[in-house]
Amino acid sequence: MIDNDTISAISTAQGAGGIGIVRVSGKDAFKIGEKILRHPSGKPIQTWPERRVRLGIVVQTGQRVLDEVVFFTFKGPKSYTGEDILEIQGHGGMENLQLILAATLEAGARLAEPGEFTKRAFLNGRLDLAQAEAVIDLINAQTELAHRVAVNQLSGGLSQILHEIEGKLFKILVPIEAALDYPEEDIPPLEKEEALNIIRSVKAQIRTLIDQAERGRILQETATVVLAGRPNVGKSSLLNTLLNEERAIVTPIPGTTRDFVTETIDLQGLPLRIVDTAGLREIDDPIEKEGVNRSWELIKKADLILFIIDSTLGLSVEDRDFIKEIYQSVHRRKLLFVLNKSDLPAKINPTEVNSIYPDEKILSISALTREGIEELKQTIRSELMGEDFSPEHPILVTRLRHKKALEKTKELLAQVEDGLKSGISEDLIAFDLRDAIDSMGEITGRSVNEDIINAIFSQFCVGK
Ligand SMILES: Nc1nc2c(ncn2[C@@H]2O[C@H](COP(=O)(O)OP(=O)(O)OP(=O)(O)O)[C@@H](O)[C@H]2O)c(=O)[nH]1
Ligand SMILES: [Mg+2]
Repeated sequence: MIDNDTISAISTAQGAGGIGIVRVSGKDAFKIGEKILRHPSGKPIQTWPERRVRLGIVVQTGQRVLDEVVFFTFKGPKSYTGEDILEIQGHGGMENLQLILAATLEAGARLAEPGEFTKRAFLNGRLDLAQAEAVIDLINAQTELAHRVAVNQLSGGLSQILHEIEGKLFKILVPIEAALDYPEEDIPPLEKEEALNIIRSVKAQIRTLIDQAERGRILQETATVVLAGRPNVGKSSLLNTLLNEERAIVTPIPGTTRDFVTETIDLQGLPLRIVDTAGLREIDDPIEKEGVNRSWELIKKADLILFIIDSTLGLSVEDRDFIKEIYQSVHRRKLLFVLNKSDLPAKINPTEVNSIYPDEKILSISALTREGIEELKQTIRSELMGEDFSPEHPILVTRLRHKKALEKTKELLAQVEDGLKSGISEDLIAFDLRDAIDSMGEITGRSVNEDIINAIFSQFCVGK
């Protein structure tokens, strides 16, 4: 899967900066360096002491000096990619870096694809797939919590547990396979009770990992919280209060918000996308109608819907109709009722709403005075991450891909358990166990197909 090309890319972000980095990786990395780097005196660079920062100038073919730089080399396999690497740190202007990049290309490199450095690191065994995914998560982390989870995964937190589980399963598999492969040898038979105990403990470990997966997904993908409700109930006011700024237009006129407004907030480490929508109502005005259509689209896609009710008006027939429609259209029903305007005399209180919708959580707030806002934030967090969530317990499974692989493993282990109990032939047990181990291997990339690998690395930026 790895080609022979030497690849090159600008590894720092687009834009002006103090320093910018061009990275070259592959068998010709040092040769390319020799072609384009000179000592400031103009003499060619002949020796390449590894891992030592050196001063140099970059020259284009035709000898035009492009930049004064520092550079260093890493000899493979002890490098990020596992190959020879040349890293050039120049001045961080885009034109400058583009010219240095062009010089490396002219000297024989090929432009790297997105994530190709990390892909090579994976293919050369420097990182496993879960760790490579953590690199993307670390780059994309917007909050302290997301960062913490990514670092944990990058340092091999998940991989370590999976290896431990694999080790336990091999304890069952090895004696079975040995007995099957060498029937003439006197191999002690599999201890059925011991095997069952191992399977049970592994299943419990996997269950815990799966339970965390939804939290991990929400953290990495940024959950979407949609503010929905009839016009004038205070959706835009609540958005502004959550953001601490006057982002959305607020007026006493129903139908103020037409198009939706999306903003991202950091809710105690949890990254959230908050969407203020057009108030729900039957309307002929074509612009507002389109706004209401969009509100419904957003409601259907939300991770959490805050259905806002104006407590000074009570629960209207329209409110009830819309709630009914939400129940029908939302597949993963995640709804929180918010009674707004608690600073004014109320027509309805949470207990009354609760008597109509006994399964729902109901909160009372004032977007104007901020009363109840802290409790609302706390509730949003626990609805999305679970009551018992605490950042001290690191989340290990962050992706749907991991979750699916674990679910498959769990199913196969249930089959193994049944097989052991009913005493089916050991070769069938070995077969399911192998599949279970392979399915876990999809997470770390030990047994995964090329399409999945390509899909994962295409999420990277160029230069990583
Ligand atoms: N007293 C009081 N007034 C509020 C509160 N929240 C919103 N309002 C007022 O209610 C009116 C409507 O507020 P908006 O935030 O524009 O309501 P909306 O739900 O976004 O309305 P649409 O965009 O028309 O759907 C404004 O006059 C706000 O000042 C609150 O907690 N207390
Ligand atoms: Mg509004």
